[in-house]
Parts: sequence; structure tokens; C-alpha cells
Amino acid sequence: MNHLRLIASFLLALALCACASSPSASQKADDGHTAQSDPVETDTRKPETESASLSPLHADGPQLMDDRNQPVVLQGYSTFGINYKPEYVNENTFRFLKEEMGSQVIRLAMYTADNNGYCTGGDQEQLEGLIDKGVQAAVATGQYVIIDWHILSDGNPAQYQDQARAFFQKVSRKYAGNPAVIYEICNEPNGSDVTWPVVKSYAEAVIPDIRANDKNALILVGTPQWNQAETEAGKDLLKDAGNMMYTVHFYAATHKDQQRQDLSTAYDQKLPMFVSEFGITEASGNGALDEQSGQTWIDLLDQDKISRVAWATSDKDEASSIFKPGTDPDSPSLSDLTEWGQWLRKVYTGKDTSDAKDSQDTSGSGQKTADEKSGDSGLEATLKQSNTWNSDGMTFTQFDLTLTNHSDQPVTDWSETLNFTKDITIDQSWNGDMSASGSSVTVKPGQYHSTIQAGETVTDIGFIAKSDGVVKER
Ligand code: IDC
Repeated sequence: MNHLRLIASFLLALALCACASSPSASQKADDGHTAQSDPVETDTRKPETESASLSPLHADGPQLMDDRNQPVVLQGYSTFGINYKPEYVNENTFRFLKEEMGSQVIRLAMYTADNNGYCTGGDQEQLEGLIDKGVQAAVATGQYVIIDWHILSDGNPAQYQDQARAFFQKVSRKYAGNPAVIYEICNEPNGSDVTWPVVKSYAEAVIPDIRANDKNALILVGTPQWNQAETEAGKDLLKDAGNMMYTVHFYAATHKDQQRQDLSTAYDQKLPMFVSEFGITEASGNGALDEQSGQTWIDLLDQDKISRVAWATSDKDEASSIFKPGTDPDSPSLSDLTEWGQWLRKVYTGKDTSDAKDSQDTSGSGQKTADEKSGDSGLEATLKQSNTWNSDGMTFTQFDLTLTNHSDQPVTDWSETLNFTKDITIDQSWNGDMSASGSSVTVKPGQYHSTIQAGETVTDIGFIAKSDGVVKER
């Protein structure tokens, strides 16, 4: 266990404790609370863009952290090859992924060799345009974005090393200093002669090109055997590469105990890992879903606080597509989700897609989403998970509640019930009166906010839930 992490969690808990102790402290504490909250969305260095609200990320030992040294676990979706399915590189699709599917990071997979890839006849200008469109769309929807040099049939990254260097020089110059942008310099090295030293020397050539433009960006590096030789990297880390992590990929119907064991071994080696692609089909991307093995993987990633990105945002007729064939990229909806898409939504948000009825008309474009509960009073409640940490074998999760009165009358003596995926107790709370019962929490006005005026939005109510594992809103 990383001591800094423990200390940081302890300090956070202390600060929040101080917040909740008296009403006046509580008001003051909102500042402290805001300052320490959402690792994903509170940095306001450059308020003019959404990306400025994303905290710069860095690896600290095996753990991804925000700029306040709070652990961050990202979850998100990979595009399909952008040369195969350019239409899903689209702001409406990305917004749907964020608002309905629990996404915080989009991976832009640009094949280098397969099917008119970047290095095998693809239109490079067009592909770079798509990368830019994808970066802008991710930033506009408040998500991190991974630029993925998607080697696959070209198993040795050295094969197109010169092109890779020119590409990463260009994009890192373009996005220098943008905290949203993450560089993945080779998708899945593979082939019997593609050993870790081979991949490592490729990384040693490409990383300095990125560092010349951006000293701090997070860089992801693959490992041999389709990203399953992480323990090799764990024995022989890159030196002087700065802020970087190593990628691990799995397809849960094919990769099971052995690969999970390898991940645990690498975790014990303190290897910083990022799962930039996973599925629960077979490694072919097709076949039956293995939900059980998938859940075992997710539990392991939760335990080790490892970020994860699912394959793929596509309507191709195969089991690893999240959308059914023919899904409109401009207005995807919950009814377009395949079995895999539904599984991911459940795992990422805790929500069953049986609530699809409620938001059938949600096109993901700023309309009311299923997350928002609006009662007869006209009061709309939105809950956001802003932080989570473990201490003494328990999981602590900070939730922030936003209440908006959409009616033209003041609302008094309101009450909101929130449901969670696990039983919880309230460890700390501020600016509201919370009572937990099993997996539900009822929030009523405390000393403040007993009346919410017409049109008013209240954002300073929150609590810390204590549970025996990861908890999400249901
Ligand atoms: C697969 C696609 C499939 C396509 C194939 C070759 O799902 O439709 O025909 O690529 O281009 C990976 C790769 C990823 C694969 C995926 C599933 O990173 O490109 O996509 N997979 O096979 N690694 C393990 C599995």
C-alpha cells in the first residue's frame, strides 16, 4: 500500500470531517470540499474549455492520480477502428457515452496497418482530421481522450517506427499541455520475435518525441503478446520516460485465471497499469459473452484501482460491438444497445437498461437523462460520484448532490430518495439531513436549503458513503 495515498485519503477524510462538524464550518467547508472533490472535473485552470476542467493525470507507483494526488480510476469506451467506422467519431455519440454509459474517457483507435490503415494506404490527412474531431468531441463532452496508434497485424511496432515518430511529434505539438489528451504509442505488440526489449526500444525512440512537446502528458505503452506480458515490463521498466503506464488487455471469455494472476503479479511489482482495451467475448471480438469471467476481471480492476476502456463503439454485427447494426451515430439511444452494451452500462453506472423506457427519447444531446430524477415538485436531483478511497478494509465514496427547482414556485420541505448498488452507511455529510436504510439514502433539508427558490440550483449538499466494496447509484 502506498503511504502517500493513505496519508492523502486520511487528510481528505479529516478535511471533510471538519466540514461537517458545525454549520458555519460547513458553509466554509464547501470551498474546501469543492477544492478537493471530483478528480475528474474540478480543475479550473483554464475555464474557457471543458478540458480545462479535467485534472492533469499522473502515475504514482501503480496508481493513476489527479493533480491533488487523489486516486483516479477512469472507465470508458474505445472507438472501433476510426478508418472502419468514422461515423461514430462524433460528439453526439460521445455525449451519449458520457451521459448514459458512464464514460469518462474515449479511446480513438487508429489502425496503422489493417484495412487501409495510416501506414498502409489510408488517407493520412483524413485520419488526422478524425483524430482531431475525436479530441474536440471528447473535450467538448468533458472526457479524457486516448490517441491510440493501433498496431495489430503489424505486430512489431518498429515496423512503422518512423511514421509513428512523425505522427506523435505532430499530435503532441498540437495538443501540448491539454490535460485531456493521453498518448498510447502502440496498441498490441505481438509475434514470437517481438519481445519486451523490442517494444522497449521502440518506446525509447517515440517517448522523447512526445516529451519534447509535452513533459507531463500521460503516455501508455503496450507489452508483448497482445499486452499480456506485463510482468516482463515489470522486471525491466522504462527509465526516464516520465509520466507513463503500461497497458494490459483482456477478453474475458479467452483470458481468465492465468492472465488475472499475471496482472496481480505485475501489481505486486508496482507496475503502473492501464487497461486500454477489454471485452468479455473471445479474443476474436466475437463468440458468447462470458459475463462471469468479465465480472471477476472488473472486481480485480476495482480492487487494484485500474482504469479500463471497453471495445468497441461500433454497430458491426459482432459480439464486441456496443450498438446494434444500423444505430444512428447522431442519436444513439438505450434501445440501440447490444447485450454487451447493456452489460457495460450496468457495470459502469449500476443501472439496468430496463430503465430504457424512461429515456427512450434521450438522444444524448443535453436532454433530460435517466440519471436525473424529477418529482412532482419540479425538483430535479442529480448525484455525482466525485471521489472514492479505501481505508481499514472499507470503501468510502463521496457523492455530491445537485438540486434544481425547475418549477415557477419555491419548493419547501423536500425529500429525495437515492438508491445504491450496495448497503451503505453515512460516514460524513454536509448541508443536508441524510438517513441511510439498506441501500437507500433519504436526503432532507438540514439547516440550509429548506426552501429552494424557483429556478434555483443548489450544489453544496453531499455525503460520504461507507460500504464493503465499490458502490454506485442505481
Ligand atoms: C477486431 C475487430 C474486428 C476486426 C479485427 C481486425 O473487432 O471486427 O475484424 O479487429 O481488424 C484486439 C484488437 C482489436 C480487435 C479486437 C477483437 O486490439 O483491434 O478488433 N481485439 O478481435 N485485441 C484483442 C482483441
